[in-house]
Amino acid sequence: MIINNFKQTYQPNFTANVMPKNCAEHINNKLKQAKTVDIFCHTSSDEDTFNSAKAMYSYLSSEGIKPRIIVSGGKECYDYDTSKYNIIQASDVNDKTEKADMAFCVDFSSSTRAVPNVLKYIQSYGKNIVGFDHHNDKDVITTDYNKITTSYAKIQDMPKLDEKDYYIDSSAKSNCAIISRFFDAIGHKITRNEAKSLFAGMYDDMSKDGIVTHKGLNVTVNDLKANDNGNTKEVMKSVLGKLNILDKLEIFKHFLDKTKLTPQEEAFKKGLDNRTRYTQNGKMAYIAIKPDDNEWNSLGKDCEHTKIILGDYRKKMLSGNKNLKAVAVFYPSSENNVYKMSILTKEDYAKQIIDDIKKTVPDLTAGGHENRSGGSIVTENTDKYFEWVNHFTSSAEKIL
Ligand SMILES: [Mn+2]
Repeated sequence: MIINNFKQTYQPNFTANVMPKNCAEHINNKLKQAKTVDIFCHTSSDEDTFNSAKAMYSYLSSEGIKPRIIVSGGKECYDYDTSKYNIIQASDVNDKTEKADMAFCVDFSSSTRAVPNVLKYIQSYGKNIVGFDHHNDKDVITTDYNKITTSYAKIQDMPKLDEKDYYIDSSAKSNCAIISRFFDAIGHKITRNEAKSLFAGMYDDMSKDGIVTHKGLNVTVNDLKANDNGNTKEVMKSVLGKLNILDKLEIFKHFLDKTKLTPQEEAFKKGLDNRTRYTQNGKMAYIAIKPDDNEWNSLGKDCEHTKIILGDYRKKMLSGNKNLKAVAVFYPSSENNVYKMSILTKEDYAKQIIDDIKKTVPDLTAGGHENRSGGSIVTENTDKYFEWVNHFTSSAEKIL
């Protein structure tokens, strides 16, 4: 069931709607019928997906269920926790991996966000797949899902939804916020540790769009940017209320440690201006890193730090230039023959550009949010990579 799937022409909404009780209870009951649950994180596991998994891990354990987390890439987000949880790597999953009673996907619903061996494994769970997500991707791992694309005012009742195995609220700005709403709906009182996980996931996803910032330990939610009837603030407040100063310090220290740059990385960051090119209409700035780029290769290609640098670059460029409507970066990934793209735009141009390219390149793998998307191609042919870049620049010429 898709509700109010209208085209967003202004700022996208960033809400986690109150979760209808019947929907939450349906998923909760399915989980509680299981003795073991596999919790799947998306590829390049980030703070939101991993912390969603951690909060659910804690909750399921408290219900006497044995969870296991399947992570993929993005080691800096979870490595410090690998001894505390039962975690396996996506690359270790194969046909012989023992299955749990239930598969539970967090922070993704599209099959493109699981590596092929993991996707095959998830699909082998058949009807025993449940999940939460806040991405508005077209393909969904199961056919049994609710999708809400609009934020609702607090006083306004949610429309009545049928009970479905997968719950997607694409107006939510983080999956952790959806889990917070899930806990509210089933009446689970979150523990401090669960609150820590939920806050870390929410903060990380929302800070990417500047909806939330922190000065020291003071966390501010920008209502205008959130544009969601105050729901973001409400969810944030209820989670933050559980944390003490030390909890917050620990979370921000973890974020800080992750982002400290080496001198070589600083030099790369400084050089980005020189690498910048513009479409003829001047509306999109972009960088296309070549496969034989020594600096990129010696930095470890798309590792956590270079991803942060490129993310900051996109944000800084877009907010600092009135004429710019889009900023994109293209780069060879550390996975063999994989090239990646990240685009940040004003309004919903990211979605428009990708939809436009899909008309001529139907198998384009790209998706995400209306204003912020990622994609990849797999090819042994370098020329194909540059052709791919050209598709983006010519679509940007047309649409922006
Ligand atoms: Mn997320």
